[in-house]
Order: sequence, then structure tokens, then C-alpha cells
Amino acid sequence: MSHDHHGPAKGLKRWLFTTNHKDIGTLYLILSLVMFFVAGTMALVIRVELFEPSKVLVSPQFFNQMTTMHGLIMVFGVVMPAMAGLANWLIPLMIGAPDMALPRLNNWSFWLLPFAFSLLASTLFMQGGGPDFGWTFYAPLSTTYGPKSTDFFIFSVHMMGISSILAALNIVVTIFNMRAPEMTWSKLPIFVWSWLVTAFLLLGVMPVLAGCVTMMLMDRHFHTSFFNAAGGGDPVLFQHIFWFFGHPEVYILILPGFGVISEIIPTFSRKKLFGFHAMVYATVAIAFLAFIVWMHHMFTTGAPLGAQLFFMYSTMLVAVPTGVKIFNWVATMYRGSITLETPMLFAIGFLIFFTIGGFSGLMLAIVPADYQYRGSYFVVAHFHYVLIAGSLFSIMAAVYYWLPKWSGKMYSECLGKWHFWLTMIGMNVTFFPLHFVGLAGMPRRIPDYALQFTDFNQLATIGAFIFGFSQLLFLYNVMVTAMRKGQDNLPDKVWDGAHGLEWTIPSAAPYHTFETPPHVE
Ligand code: HEM
Ligand SMILES: [Cu+2]
Repeated sequence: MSHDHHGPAKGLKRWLFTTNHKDIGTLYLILSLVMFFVAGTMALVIRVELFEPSKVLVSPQFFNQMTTMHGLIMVFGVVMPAMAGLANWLIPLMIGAPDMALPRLNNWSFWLLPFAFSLLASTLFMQGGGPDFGWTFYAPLSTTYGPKSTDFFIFSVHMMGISSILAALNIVVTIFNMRAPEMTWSKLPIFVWSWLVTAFLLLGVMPVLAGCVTMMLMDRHFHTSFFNAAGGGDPVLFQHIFWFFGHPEVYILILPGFGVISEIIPTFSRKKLFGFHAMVYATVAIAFLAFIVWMHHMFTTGAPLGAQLFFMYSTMLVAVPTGVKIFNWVATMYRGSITLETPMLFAIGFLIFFTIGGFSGLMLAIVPADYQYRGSYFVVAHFHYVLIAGSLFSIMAAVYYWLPKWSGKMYSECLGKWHFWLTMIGMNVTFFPLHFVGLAGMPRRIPDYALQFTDFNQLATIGAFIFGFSQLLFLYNVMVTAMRKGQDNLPDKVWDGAHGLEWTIPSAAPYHTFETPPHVE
């Protein structure tokens, strides 16, 4: 029977109107890569300014705009879109579905983002400058004292929120309804499980963020006083609402990364993932705990002692399921036939540095000690270990791991290894010393500092440049691989230890896959 099999449309229209999960996955990943260099450049501006005390390059006000935009863009413009790109590419392939459940909605979820980020970036050119109140945009900095452009920031956050909610809905519906008939919950790949849990986190907290910025807008223009004590409100209310979103948000950035690592370590250890069910339960437990620890960001706002103790212990409890996961990853590697291709290097880098970030997290959970850490560079060092290792390393591991499947071509291992080692060295030279200047009392978000912090700050700045410029190797390697003509004749199963449905289809993955559901196992 003839069955007319149309490929992608040609030209710009293909990308604007596409409903194909692979195209949309690619779009997300490209957006993320572009924003990575934008936000990375901002980080380098910050680090140049901090090379020496007093003014080096930019005004204090611009410095504040840079720290704010760097954080906002890294979180919303780099990590979240990259994870969404992986979800789009991989979830249908891994569950044996022809596409996402709601393909047209999928196109809309993506295309909201370039508009949201263009709007956000344009605030830097507005009168009064862009957002300068930190990525946490605490009231009253963002309400009473925010620049005019804050309203555009609010609109931009609304658009990002809508995008995330729609994408999360799509992911949940796809996983529930589009699995191949024999794919039971206990056969669901661990990356898909991780994204399912993440999607519920998104659905739980993105509306809270939307509410938060809406209340800000009301306070700014419609004479409400949600966050204004003079009108009967309370700025601490802002922090409760923000962190009820903000803490789960950090797990939104990390859980899909856990899923990636749980796919890669078994492949390059040539063993099954140790403790699959425990891994799933641990993910769910982490997600649950994420909702009850938000106040650990607010220990110094004067909460009752009982509340402080509750949030201290509940925060420390997160170390239990996280410890289970780390134990299982190590147990998977134990006595495996390990090889160290680039994805595995990033996975092991993830394990080591995420563990360091986890331990500084435990330190931060201790209420009495928190009074020393609060607002210092110790916090900055902590969350960069968690985010660079937890999110960025797992995204990069994922790109190296699946790029041959996506493109049909193999990247350069040699360049990949250089990229890994320089990234790892750069990251540690940047952020390890910042633990110490933080403990010694150097405050974050301030363009100037006391003389005795100079040496470590210069080291950190050098590290940041090593880190930043080594990302050009990544860019080059990925671009050359993706754009090079022809194919490399790769087997379906690119990595000999790999498991899962995505390794049963040709490399490169054809434009349409699983039009009839595959047989599982
Ligand atoms: C080597 C790469 C990076 C460098 C050199 C860097 C550097 C910095 C610096 C210097 C700050 C300002 C700290 C302060 O003064 O408060 C900062 C803040 C921040 N960074 Fe990064 N960063 C990097 C990568 C990342 C990544 C990958 C993420 C997220 C995935 C990220 C998320 C943040 C956040 C959320 C803030 C807080 C912004 C705020 O306080 O409002 N950074 N970073
Ligand atoms: Cu938190």
C-alpha cells in the first residue's frame, strides 16, 4: 500500500510551524546554547569587575544588572530550555511514541520563549536599566525601588511561566497516554520517570511564581499592598511566596539531570542501573521534600524557633534520598567494565562535584551557622557546585551521549575530553576559593570588597575565563558534528552498553519514528 511519507517542510517555515518533537527539541537546545553564551558573558563581566577591589570596568548599577540577568538567564534561559529540549527529543523515543501528545501546543510552548527572552534582554537598553534586584527579586527592591523596566520583566516571567506550564502538561499527558502498550511503569526508562516527577513540580510551582509577579504588578501600579508594610502588607510574605516556588525550582533544574546520569552511568559501566525502584522512590521523595523546606532561605527573617528547627531538619532529610541516589550510582559503577568516553567523564564529574555541593548544602541547613553564611560568597560557591555539576554537566553529558543518535554523526572524542578537563578545572578554580572568601565574610552582589579577598578573587576570575573559553570547544565540536554533511554509518546502538528504545531506531533518528508502537523487551 502506498503511504506518502512526507519529510520536514523546507526553510524557515519548517522551524516556525513545526510540530515535530525532534525539531522542537532541537530548537530548545539551540536557544539554550545561545543563552548560555549570553549569560556566560555576563558572568565574565561580573568576574572582571571583581578582579580587584574598587571599580574595574562597570558601574555598581550595571554590576547589579549583570548579576541579576546572569542568574535569571542561566536558570530560565539555559537550564530549563535545555532540559525541555532533552525531554522533547527523548521522551517520545524512549516510550515508543510517534510524537508528544499535544504537538501544536508544543510548538507554542517553545515559541513563547524567544519572545520572553528578547523582552527581558531589551530591558538592559531601557531608561533606568534592566532588573537590578537579584534573580530572587525581593520586595521592596523590585516593587518600591525597582526600575521602570520591572514591568517588562514581570511580563517576561509570565510568558516563561506559561511556556513551562504548557510544556509540563504536555509531558505528563504524553507519558500517561502515549507509552507503547507493553511499557509498564516499572519498565519506564529512568530519564522519563525523572521528567515525569519534574513536570509535576513545574505544575505545582509555576502558578505560584505567576501569582508572585502578578502581586508585584498590583503593588507597583494598582495600589495594593501585598508586600508593603505601610499599607498593611508584609515584605516577608514576598519571600514565602517566592521560595515556595524557588526551592522546588532548583529541583526542577536538577532532577532531569539525575535522569540523564542514571542513563549514562549504566551504559559506560556495562551494568544495569543498581536499584531502579529505589531510584524512582528517591526521586519522588526529593520532590515531596522540595515543597516543605522553602523557609531555609529565610532563616534570618526572624521566624519562631520551632519553625526554624522544622525547616532545618526537613532540609537535612533531603540528604537521605540524595544519598540513596549517589550510593546507587556508585554501586552501578562498582565492578563494571568502565570506559571513559566524554559522556561518562561528565557523569563522573557530576557525581564528585554534586556531592561537594550537597555537603555545603548541609552546612547551609544548620540554622545557627546560617547567620554567618547568609548573603555571602559561600552561598554562591554552593549553588554553582550544585548547578554547574548537577545541571550543566548532565546537560553536556546528555548532548555528547545522544548527539550521534540525533545527527547520525560522531563528535570528536579528543575535543570532548579537552572540553571536559578544562571545564572541570575552570569550575573548581573559580568556585572552590569562593567558599573561603564567603566564610571569611565577603558579601555577594556587591561590586567592591575588602582588600584581603583580592588573591582568591583574582584566582576565581582566571578560573572563570578558563571555564568560559573552554565552552567554545563545546560549541565548535557540536556545531561541526551537527552541520557536517553526510553520515558516519553508526550502528543503531551507538554505545555497546546502551539500553532502551531510542537505540533500536537508526542513527540519525528518522524524522518520523514509532508510527506503529514498538515491542518492548
Ligand atoms: C563558570 C560559569 C559561571 C560563572 C563564572 C558564574 C559566575 C557568577 C557570579 C560571579 C555571580 C554573582 C554572584 C553574586 O555576586 O551574587 C553569579 C550568580 C549567579 N549564578 Fe552564576 N556563574 C556561572 C555559571 C552559572 C550557571 C551554570 C548557573 C545556573 C545554572 C548560574 C546561576 C547563577 C545564579 C542563580 C546566580 C545568582 C544571581 C543572583 O544573585 O541574583 N551560574 N554567577
Ligand atoms: Cu532551597
